[in-house]
Amino acid sequence: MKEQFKQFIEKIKSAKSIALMGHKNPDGDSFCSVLALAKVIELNFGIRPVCMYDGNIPDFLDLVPLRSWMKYFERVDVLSPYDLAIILDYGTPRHIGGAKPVIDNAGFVVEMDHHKNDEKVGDLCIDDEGAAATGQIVYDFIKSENLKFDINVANLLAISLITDTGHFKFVRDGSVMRIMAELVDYGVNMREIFDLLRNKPKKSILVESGVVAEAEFFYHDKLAIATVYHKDYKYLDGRGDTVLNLLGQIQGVEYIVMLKEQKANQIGLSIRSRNKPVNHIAEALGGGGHVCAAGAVVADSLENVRAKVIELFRGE
Ligand SMILES: [Mn+2]
Repeated sequence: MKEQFKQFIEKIKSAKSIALMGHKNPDGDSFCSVLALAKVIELNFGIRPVCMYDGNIPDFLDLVPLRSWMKYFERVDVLSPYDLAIILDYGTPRHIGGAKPVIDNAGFVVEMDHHKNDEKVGDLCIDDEGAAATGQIVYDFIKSENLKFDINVANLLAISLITDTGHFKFVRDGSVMRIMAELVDYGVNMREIFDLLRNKPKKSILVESGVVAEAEFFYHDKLAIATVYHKDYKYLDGRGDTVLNLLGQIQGVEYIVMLKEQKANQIGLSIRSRNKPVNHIAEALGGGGHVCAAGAVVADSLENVRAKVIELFRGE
């Protein structure tokens, strides 16, 4: 990794224009690791990268530091040839979105990611599947190369780590906690961070609580199915984590499926479990994902998809 970090710095130093982006429909890690790295580059190398995104930004990210640096890709000249394009946390090439021409036209591309991915887009790949968040790799970069950072960077990295670990639920070792401890000693205020993330429009909360109230239960309450109809879909913030989180707290509920009517005959599914595998269920529906958190998009009616899901969970 040290060797890649050194090469990365050489590329930054020789670049006169830099573009920075994460994946489409940014989550906390994608969004905040981009802004944190942008600030680190400005502080240490005197050049401010152009930060861009595609899709929708969840409301809970509206108040993060340096939010104004992030531009919708249509407001940026994506055909301009940047000396250096950096893509963070993108997962696979199909998640890149509308800023893809920036990658295609750049003089050099660096990727920094913690997802498993066999289709790399970087000329230089700074990938670490062991990192809990891309923000953790940005932190390692800062520490390894003794780079300057500030309180905005510290807060942004804290948000990356908090959100991508599901508020620390999914940490696999102590490294995230050790980094958090350093960030808190540096000045990150945990109460302020969690307060900043609680920022949703009233309508979202009312819709989400309605979806929870109307959830159906099957197989002695082991399976909960929540349905978001098309009229409510636009009010769902991010991936509907509030719905999944509330249903997941019910005693005896092992599996949660959220059916999202994105449009007529296009149903998005989020599938979660406490600890049993659900990725095979997502795969049976043409999707995929992690062991306990998976998803799919199915071209069929809501009724048919609902019936398929109930059938797939028979015997689980
Ligand atoms: Mn991530």
